[in-house]
Amino acid sequence: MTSADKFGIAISIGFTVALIAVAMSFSATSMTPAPVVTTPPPPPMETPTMEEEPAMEEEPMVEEETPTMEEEPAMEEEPMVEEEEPEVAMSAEVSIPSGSSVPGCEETDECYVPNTVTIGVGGTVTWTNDDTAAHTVTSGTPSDGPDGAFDSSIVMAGKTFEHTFDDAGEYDYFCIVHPWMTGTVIVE
Ligand SMILES: [Cu+2]
Repeated sequence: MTSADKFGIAISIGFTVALIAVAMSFSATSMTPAPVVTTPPPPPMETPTMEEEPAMEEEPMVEEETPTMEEEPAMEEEPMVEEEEPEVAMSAEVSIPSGSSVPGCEETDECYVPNTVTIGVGGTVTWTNDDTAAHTVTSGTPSDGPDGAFDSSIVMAGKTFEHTFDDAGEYDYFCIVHPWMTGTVIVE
């Protein structure tokens, strides 16, 4: 009987120790989750850090604004293009080439070279007769005749004629002697 009691006590102790062990084990397990729960909070802290990174991305956007600033200088270059408008020549020279007294130069618009010139209001055009024949620089068209804007009358070989244009417009002219010879002066 005594042995049985001791054996029973031993079992009871052993069972108790086992319970304590389990309890501690459980306790330890419980303690473990706690730190795990503590760990998650840090991530949220990291999340704000991630938000700070987007803030860093905003800086690049600031850099993008810088390129925009560079585009503005480009806009300043456009005004320079506008400055080119005043660069419209205030004078031009036209040659009456050799051979223009014979039909054919009109096929390539080379009876007056260049065939069309553009100058600013108040500009002057000078024609030079580089041919051996006499020619005229007469405003108007071969079909409608002289319009009276200007007329050089006969220009001998090697001579020149010039006319100043005070009004904007497109002036057609031709040679009375050789009606296939035509040219244009644009004043703007
Ligand atoms: Cu002519």
